[in-house]
Amino acid sequence: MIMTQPAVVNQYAPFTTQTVVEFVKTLSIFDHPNRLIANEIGDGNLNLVFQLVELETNRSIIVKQALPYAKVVGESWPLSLNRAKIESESLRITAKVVPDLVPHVLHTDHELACTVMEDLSDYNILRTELISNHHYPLLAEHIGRYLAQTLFSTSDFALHPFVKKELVQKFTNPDLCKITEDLVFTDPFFDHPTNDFPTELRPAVEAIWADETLLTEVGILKFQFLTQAEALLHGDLHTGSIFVTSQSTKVIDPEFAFFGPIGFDLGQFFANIILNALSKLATTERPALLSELLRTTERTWITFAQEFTKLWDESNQEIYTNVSGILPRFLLKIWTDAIGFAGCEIVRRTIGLAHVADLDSIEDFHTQIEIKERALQLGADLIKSRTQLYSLSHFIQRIKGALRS
Ligand code: SR1
Ligand code: MG
Repeated sequence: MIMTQPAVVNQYAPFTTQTVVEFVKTLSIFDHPNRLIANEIGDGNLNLVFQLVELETNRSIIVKQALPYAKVVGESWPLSLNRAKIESESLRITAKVVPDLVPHVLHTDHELACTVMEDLSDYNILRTELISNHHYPLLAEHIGRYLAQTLFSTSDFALHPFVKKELVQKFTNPDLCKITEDLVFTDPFFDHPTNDFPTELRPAVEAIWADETLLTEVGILKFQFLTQAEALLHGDLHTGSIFVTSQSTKVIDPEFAFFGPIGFDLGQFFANIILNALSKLATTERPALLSELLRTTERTWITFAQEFTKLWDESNQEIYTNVSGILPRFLLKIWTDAIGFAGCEIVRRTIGLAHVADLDSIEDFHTQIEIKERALQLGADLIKSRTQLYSLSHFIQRIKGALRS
């Protein structure tokens, strides 16, 4: 639709395909702003996403706008609009250290709770690509570097304590953190109405709820998430938050950003790769696919640890970084936390409110249940044995054990 009528665009209201065009016309982004078409393309849980195309040139941009509630549930689940500001500020901070790994932000409007950014329509969503058995050889290096750079550069090892504390305040994100506190760390581990699983899975789910040792460890991980302001996290780094081409990777959607434990982002990424690996048990091509996915987790950690070490040696401002015993201890903490957080993510994506297509799209129902049972066992095992899996090879062996049929 080609829009010509003006509209009020300076007061918050959810955009329509008409008002979003009026808004973009005011920004001097396009040379032919009178010939713009807009489509709502968002399929996420929380926001409106529009793609705007300039007819003359075929140039396109994305406008993402927060709604005052969670789109997936409706107005009964109110959410602060501040998450739009958090997202755009996080993208800008991230672009300072890894400009090639995030979409370019063109404009931010805090009043309208929206971010105007580069359109990534040449890219594909990583989750969909992994489900289609496509492999991205550069992914691990990209994500390992993204994590090391973003997390180190916002930690106390890199920032003056005043700057760090100012940022912690700026990125206080209570509504979105509460979603994670509930949906990742709490609801799936108790008999809660938000949980969602087939009756056939109930015995395995009840085993989770009855496992006191497991609940103790999840409680510890939840309190780490609540209290350990180590670095500015992405906060929702699943494979739906990553866009890929064969050469390039872009991490999108940091609206859950806040200062938390560094291992959380790593853990969520690992978990979503492992969930995809579990889904391959239902396919015939599995040996090759499984080893590629395991290599992705290995290479991500290796790249992360190497880059983090380099930054530690070269870009630190904290005197204790010169004390040789501290880096190995800190890396071990990140590693152990990542495994525990990965376990929580695996469990919640199997039985909680927000599932993953990797498991839910397994066509044969009996196989789907079997794989979900295995996911629950693996998730619980990672959480409980995270302090014994002190090396990459221990971890990989444990995953391989769960993938063996
Ligand atoms: C109601 S939001 C459900 C999930 O979607 C987001 O991407 C987060 O992962 C959240 O837990
Ligand atoms: Mg998202």
